[in-house]
Amino acid sequence: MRLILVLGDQLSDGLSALREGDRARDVVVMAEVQAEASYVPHHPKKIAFVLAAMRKFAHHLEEQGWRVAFTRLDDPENAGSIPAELLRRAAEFGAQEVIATQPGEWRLIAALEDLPLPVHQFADDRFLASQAEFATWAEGRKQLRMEYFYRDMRRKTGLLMEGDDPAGGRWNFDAENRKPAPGQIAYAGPLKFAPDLVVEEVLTLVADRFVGHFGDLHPFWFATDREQALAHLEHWIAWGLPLFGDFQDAMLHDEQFLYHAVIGLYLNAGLLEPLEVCRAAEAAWRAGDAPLNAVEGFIRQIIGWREYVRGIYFHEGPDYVTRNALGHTRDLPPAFWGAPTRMACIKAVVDQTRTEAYAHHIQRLMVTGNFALLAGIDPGQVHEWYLAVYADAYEWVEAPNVIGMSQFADGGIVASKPYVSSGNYIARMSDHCGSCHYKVKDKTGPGACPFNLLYWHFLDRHRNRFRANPRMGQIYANWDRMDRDKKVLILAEASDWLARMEAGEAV
Ligand code: FAD
Ligand code: DLZ
Ligand code: SF4
Repeated sequence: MRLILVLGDQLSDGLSALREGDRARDVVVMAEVQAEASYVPHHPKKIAFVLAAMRKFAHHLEEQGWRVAFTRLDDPENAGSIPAELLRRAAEFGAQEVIATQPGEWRLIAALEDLPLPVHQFADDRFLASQAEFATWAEGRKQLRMEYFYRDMRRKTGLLMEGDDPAGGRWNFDAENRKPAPGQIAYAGPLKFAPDLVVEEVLTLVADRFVGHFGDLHPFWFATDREQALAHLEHWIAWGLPLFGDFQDAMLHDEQFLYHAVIGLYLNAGLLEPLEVCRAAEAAWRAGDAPLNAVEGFIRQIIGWREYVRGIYFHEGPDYVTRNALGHTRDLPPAFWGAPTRMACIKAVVDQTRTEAYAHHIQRLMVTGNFALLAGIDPGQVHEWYLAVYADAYEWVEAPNVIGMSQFADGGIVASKPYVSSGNYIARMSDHCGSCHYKVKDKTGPGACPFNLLYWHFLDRHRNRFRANPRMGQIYANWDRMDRDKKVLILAEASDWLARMEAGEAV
């Protein structure tokens, strides 16, 4: 007999390891282990989500006729890690072999390879593009731009295609998806689920075991099985999708979710499938219930960005997370873990991250990510923070977004230029600046918005790298035209602000 490993983010009926297995003779191994729950200090909501969804999926597999050896976190026999649990179960059942679906993290892939047992890691084919397909696409290209990859995925899936042409005559409607924050939100937000008995039991366990982790466990409302996740999707397609495109980039202090789908955690754990989610959105457009800019924008995120970043993660190899092309070394400031800060935008995003284990893309990219990049924070620390605090964070998807897109630490593989902006962008797209200690209009002086100071500090210190970038020429021309005394003042004030942050002041 063989063991079939099912990890906490592999909760899908169609999983390759389950397809390879034989329910008449094999045993499915699922294990809640301290090693996975604490290799970074995951948000308690994320841990509770994964454990509750694992318990329910195990029950579902048993109903399908599988024999499941499930280890709970508080089981006295628990060996503490995935490899150790596999060895313990192999001895218990006399198993000679392990069948697995390749994990979404190099760390676990290597740990499985190192087991003193034959382990067959089958491809994770819950994605549209295999690693081989991505490698073929990437071969010989000077730049790995998502847009071209995305078009291939549209052709491959037929999503939003009219014959050989994109629906509406354009591949990309992003230009229509950048409206600033609206006055009112016409969507009540994601469907919320009251904890059932399984969830309650997990919540008690997590509250007991992970008290020191950043993040609020309660209130807990995530879907924890496929049926609930499908209900959540249906609710969002009906009420959120129609305006998703228009306000995709907007940020509001009191609206954490706006029109976003909040499905990353369900997709990444395997409760929803990417293609079914896209087909549901496409059907809404074909039925006239959602406009093309919203549906195209959403589908691009899933079959474009999500598939592309996974391709990058495996294409670039295990050292990707250690890259630091810009040589940034500052420590992540305590404000990221909830310590007081005077920056209203940072406080808003960190506060909602603590309560919801969620922030939407622009909050991640243009508030916390932008700040970390401008302030020269060590990208390894930034990476660990993002991996810990978001319920949808797994290394294959988080690392290319953080190391690549947000921190430019891969030297420009994912992003053709760094995603940096002064406070103007945040002022335009959000309502944060009105209540801030700093003044977004002030470029220098005691009340100057730190984004304004740090923006020029970043560009100045990385001049040699970015001056020749055609997309940044105009910005450097503006900097070069600026009065010399003003430039000196900006750089001095930025250095002083950074020094105060490093000294632990609540800046
Ligand atoms: P929506 O905005 O409603 O989008 C729908 C779906 O599209 C998402 O659920 C996701 O599956 C997919 N998607 C959108 N953008 C991306 C992207 N850039 N990369 C991959 N998939 C994308 N996404 C994660 O799933 N896990 C992460 O750990 C993660 N870390 C990020 C870190 C940074 C610094 C940045 C800038 C982005 C990160 N993203 C991550 C991408 C994106 O921010 C989230 O997928 C999105 O905010 C999740 O919220 P949502 O489900 O409401 O997404
Ligand atoms: C994220 C997570 C957590 C918190 N706990 C477990 C667990 O106890 N058991 C398990 O099998 N998986 C867990 N996971 C998901 C894994 O960390 C994930 O499979 C790897 O990071 C690979 O993506
Ligand atoms: Fe953020 Fe600057 Fe606006 Fe304050 S003024 S909220 S620091 S962008």
